[in-house]
Amino acid sequence: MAYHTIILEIADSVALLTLNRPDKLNAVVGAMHEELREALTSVESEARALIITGAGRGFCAGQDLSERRFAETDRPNLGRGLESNYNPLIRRLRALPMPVIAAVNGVAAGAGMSLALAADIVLAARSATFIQAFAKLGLVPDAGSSYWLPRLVGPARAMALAMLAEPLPAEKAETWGLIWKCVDDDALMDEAGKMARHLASQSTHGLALIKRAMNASFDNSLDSQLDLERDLQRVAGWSEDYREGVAAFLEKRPANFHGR
Ligand code: LHQ
Repeated sequence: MAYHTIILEIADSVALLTLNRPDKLNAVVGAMHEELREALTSVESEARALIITGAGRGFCAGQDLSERRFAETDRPNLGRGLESNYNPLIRRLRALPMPVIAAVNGVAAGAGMSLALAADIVLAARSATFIQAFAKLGLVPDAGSSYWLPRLVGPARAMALAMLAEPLPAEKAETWGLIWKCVDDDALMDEAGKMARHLASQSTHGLALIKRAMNASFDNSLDSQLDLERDLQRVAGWSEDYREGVAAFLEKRPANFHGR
């Protein structure tokens, strides 16, 4: 498939997916969802780590609002777009059996902020901002934002971010624990690339299981989480990667993992 709204590059087991509508701050259109679905299928079969970033000065300005102009008598069903496009995308990223890094190069607004938060590790350029733009349109945080925000920054900050829709600078996002780290603008892609290459060389089989454990933890009791850890560890213990990790430790050499 030829891509028009994204760029997908895969090298050395690392996929770099760039949202590519820079004139519109990479706002999401229907075609982008289609292309993302196709791209993630290639990523799943060819890569062991994924970086998502944006072309130009923005990361992603959320839903392209020019696709949402309505006549006065229309009763648009926004739930449908979430059900068919955004929700499957967020679920797919969370379930992708490899680390997903968001390299937030500029503003991440609305569903663009949700997309960033769906990554496993969020790196941001120091100049980037995060905006819960939904309230400005009379909408509610979607694509996972109302799930992540209270869990990551606590209910007080989550509510104010959602209601005030003020830009949150990357440095504050880091201090609040919303993201992993902010870095100097010109270091962002180097850092993201270094991190992705490192992760892709690790036990990606084990990292995928870590994702499953962490994703389930918010909704589990301690008892259920202990049961899940037992089950996932059993699976981890059957992997080639585990055997290799132990052998490498005992032989005092670097491990050579294949993600199996
Ligand atoms: C845009 C957009 C945009 C189109 C910038 N659309 N063109 C909603 C509905 C349905 C179901 C699914 O869920 C959702 C979820 C959502 O995502 S709702 C939230 C949608 N996003 C927003 O409300 C953000 C709107 N954008 C902004 O507030 C500003 O553009 C921000 C604060 C992101 C950046 O401001 P500036 O740096 O001042 O840039 P700008 O406003 O000048 O934008 C540059 C261009 O990008 C401009 O186009 P133009 O042709 O005039 O140069 C904007 O119109 C365009 N653009 N966001 N979402």
